[in-house]
Amino acid sequence: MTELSKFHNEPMETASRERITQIQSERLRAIVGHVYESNPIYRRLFDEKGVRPEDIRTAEDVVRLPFTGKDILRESYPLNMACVPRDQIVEMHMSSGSTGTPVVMPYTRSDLDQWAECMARCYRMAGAKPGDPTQITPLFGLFNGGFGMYHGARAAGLFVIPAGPGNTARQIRLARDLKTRVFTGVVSYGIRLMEVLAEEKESLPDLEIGIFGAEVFSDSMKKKISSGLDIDVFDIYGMTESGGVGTLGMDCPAHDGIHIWEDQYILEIIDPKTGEPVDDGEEGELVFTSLTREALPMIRFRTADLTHVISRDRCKCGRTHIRLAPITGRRDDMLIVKGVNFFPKQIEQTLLGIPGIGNNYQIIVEEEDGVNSVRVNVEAEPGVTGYMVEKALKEALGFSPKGDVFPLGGLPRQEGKAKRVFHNRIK
Ligand code: DLL
Repeated sequence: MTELSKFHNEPMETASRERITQIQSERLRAIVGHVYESNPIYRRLFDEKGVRPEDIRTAEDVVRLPFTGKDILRESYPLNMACVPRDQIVEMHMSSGSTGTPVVMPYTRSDLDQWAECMARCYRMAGAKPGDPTQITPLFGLFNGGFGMYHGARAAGLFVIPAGPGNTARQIRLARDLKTRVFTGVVSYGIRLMEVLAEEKESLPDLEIGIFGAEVFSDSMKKKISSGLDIDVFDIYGMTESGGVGTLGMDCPAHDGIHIWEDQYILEIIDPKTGEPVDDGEEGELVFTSLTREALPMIRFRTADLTHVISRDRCKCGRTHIRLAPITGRRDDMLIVKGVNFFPKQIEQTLLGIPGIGNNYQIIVEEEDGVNSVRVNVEAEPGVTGYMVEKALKEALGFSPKGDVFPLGGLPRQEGKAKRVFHNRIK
């Protein structure tokens, strides 16, 4: 019997840097021509920047193109930025966002194949094999999570259990009865599964792989889920605008950064203030250009997600695609309290270092007369006091937020992505 490859698309996933650059250049030329010819909004953006498709010759020329962002997608709601005729659109997903008009992402048949290819690479990278029972728990609906994991699982030949979110008792029963080996979800659902199993003193012996994403995922939380469920945990990345979950990539079993599928996307990391590139290793905003999508390829899309380049060298797993640090948070998630800048992820990382602390927390930013103060509410086992929490945060972040300690399970839970940060304006 031949051994099953660890790759879904070995030639692409292990292509040399020169080959990747050559593919990117060819595809960039094609995609720039496509968006310019097919959509007046793109044409206007190019014209305003004084750039024409024929100016773009190599992947490096991407910097000559105009940036795009959520705003222009919202202004062109629902489909004014589409680059194909309506009758070629076969599916759509949408991100609601917290502010007003949603962003719609249309797909052609070939876009669905592209999504499935990227997601299938992620499943194989995690070690999923054809026929593996794969429980998909993100929502099947306008959110891209459920369908993306479904399209990819089909392409990877997995046994799909399309559970959708919620009803954790039923999820556990399904996983036990069907011998689920691969469990996928938003990060907070991985936490929920772990908590319910612990409460019921149960385990899922067949479960080996957890693929979680859509929310900031601290290293401490990854370790906790990995040891709590006794599985290998993967951090999967993607967004509505890139075409959904897994399109951008995931970390591999070496867990040394998120591999981004560079034959599909050109990446840049820029200084969010100046828009200029930052050096490898330096944190900045991730910008991507879709190279292979048809219905709505994004050109230099500013994601607002902050990260840095870990390496462009071949990884221990054999893949050559660039590796990025796990996402720190969104540009607009940075909190400034008493002159200290920090991200919710740092609070999570610190809290999880306190013995007896639970997995749920709330960060409440109170603004009074333009001055911010922050409260951190946590869940914890008996014995953990507010003073212990305050002291740990003071040592890690340099200021001491007040807050309350709730019993385990005492803070509200939401379905889907967890809301951790709340803003209260007092005056
Ligand atoms: O959250 C896609 C997804 C679904 C990824 C399921 C993983 C699992 P959106 O709703 O459009 O799409 O939200 C995209 O979520 O810009 C990041 O800010 C955040 N995000 C996504 N994955 C991660 C991750 C889906 N692995 C936005 N780590 C992105 C941190 C993530 N943040």
